[in-house]
Amino acid sequence: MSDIRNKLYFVSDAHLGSGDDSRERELSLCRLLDTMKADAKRLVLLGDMFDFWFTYKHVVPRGHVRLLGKLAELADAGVEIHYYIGNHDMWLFDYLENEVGAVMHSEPDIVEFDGRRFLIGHGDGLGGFDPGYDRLKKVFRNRACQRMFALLPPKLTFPIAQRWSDSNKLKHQREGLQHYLGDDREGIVIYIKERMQQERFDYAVFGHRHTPLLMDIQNNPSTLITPIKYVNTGDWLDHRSYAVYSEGNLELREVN
Ligand SMILES: [Mn+2]
Repeated sequence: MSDIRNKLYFVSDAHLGSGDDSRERELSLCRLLDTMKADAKRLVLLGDMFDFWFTYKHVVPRGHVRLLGKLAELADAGVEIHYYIGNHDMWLFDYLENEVGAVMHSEPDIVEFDGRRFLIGHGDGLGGFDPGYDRLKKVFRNRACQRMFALLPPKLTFPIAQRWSDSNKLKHQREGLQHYLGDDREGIVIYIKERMQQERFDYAVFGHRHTPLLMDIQNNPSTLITPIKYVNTGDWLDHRSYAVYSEGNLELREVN
């Protein structure tokens, strides 16, 4: 068992708690995570695993116990867990850190694995397309606003949050964001190109788009810098897609 644990897995956007098939998605996700137990060195969750979450000081929101239990199982088996908070679960705070020792990330950052450098993030609000969203995010990430939310009864706040989350999804569908929009309209791609001018990295892995993508990115065709490989993990709603890296190979996979 010693040396086979060398893989790096990426999963995102399960949005557990939304839709009639949430339990079924959770079960199939747990089956996938189960297969990782033997060979995963690290599991990176790229955000929006939960459609809505709020970590209170003394109580835990209902649901998702299978996923939480599975993450605990992986952590106890020695798998490192990293979590990049998404726009739907940005209020996880220290819950997964305390329960499963997850390393929490709130912004895209570059991490090393197996001598390679990965730019990793959830992917919301990148590329400067949506100043309104940037303002909203500041409010949502404001400590005073969070403390206020924590004081209100969940019976009041959870239905509001759920409705807001549903309206986001409808917006997503209506705008036809399911497809690749083109290099100049993909916020994540624009962001990757910006980072490429400042730092060296080999791979970029994001979620949020709900569209599995695997492509080379060259920030400037005239330079000799080798292109980086960009993978978008897609989602665990319609695609059941995820990414895996081992020994110099980053792959996108889909579960049938
Ligand atoms: Mn998202």
